[in-house]
Amino acid sequence: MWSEIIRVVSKQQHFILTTHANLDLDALGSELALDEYLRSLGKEVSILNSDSVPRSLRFVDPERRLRTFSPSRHQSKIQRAEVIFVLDASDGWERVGRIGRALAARAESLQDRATAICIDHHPDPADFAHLTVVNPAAAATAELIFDLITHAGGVLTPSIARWLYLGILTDTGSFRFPKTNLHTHQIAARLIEAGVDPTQLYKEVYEQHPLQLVRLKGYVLNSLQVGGNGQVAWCALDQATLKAFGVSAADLDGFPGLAMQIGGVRVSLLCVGTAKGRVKISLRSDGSVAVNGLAAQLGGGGHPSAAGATVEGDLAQVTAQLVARIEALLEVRP
Ligand SMILES: [Mn+2]
Repeated sequence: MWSEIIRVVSKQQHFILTTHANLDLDALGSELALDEYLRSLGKEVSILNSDSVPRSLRFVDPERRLRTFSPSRHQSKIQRAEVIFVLDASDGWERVGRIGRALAARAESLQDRATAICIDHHPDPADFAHLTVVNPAAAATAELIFDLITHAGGVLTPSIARWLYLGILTDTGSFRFPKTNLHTHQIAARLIEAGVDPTQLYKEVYEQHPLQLVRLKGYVLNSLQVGGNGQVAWCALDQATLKAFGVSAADLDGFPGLAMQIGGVRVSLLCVGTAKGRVKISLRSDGSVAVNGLAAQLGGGGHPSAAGATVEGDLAQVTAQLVARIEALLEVRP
């Protein structure tokens, strides 16, 4: 499956890398690792994302390779692109946000179109790219980028190893989510061989939070509600609370899973009111029930044990309705 992609890469010169909205470290680590590998081959590469990098993730990009898409500034770049890599997102051009339409036009243009290549580990990929490698068994897209680079005979530089490790570390919840397997640890071992310091990277991701974020975590833990015979836990966070703590909705990585610490909880739900008056829904499951179906019904998606969506509506109402739907999914009476 990699040979066709490697052939396309060898023939072309201009590359654009992109990923989904709501950036995370698997998305960014995969982009940055692939970017460095392609540039080591002498390619011209731009990473263009719809969203800007949240403050908590900026440490990942010291050379400022990540760019936020601007239609006026980047149109000519998109026009020049011969290959578009879509990483960690496989449910279509809409999933990559604002830039999706411009990239779709480039990939679907009748004359001299760019080749769209999708690499992802989310289940149920849409048929939108010319080449697709989707492996839902992979714990992170970074695992697949590792496979691509090593199949191509590329060198795992210390920075490539670091980016891939960050993607795997975070998408596996520090090597504990259900997709963590032998291959995940074998890759991690190769990345440590290539120079990764696991203690250092753990600190960079999990122990550099501002005080206010940790205090907000305390608030969320205090506000947790539990229902469905102890099998569902949830919390609704409104904009006013986020503002009071000085934390942005983009910096709540790890919060949706907080309630999974409680024994007996099978599904946890975090609903966050966004600045635009919408509700950002995050679902986590212990693996005994798939929550991505519910997220898909709401226009979102994800993995069986970690999924999400953003919907219109009132925060309290959306939360209450979702709790009822989760209880129905678990077949427990409230
Ligand atoms: Mn991922």
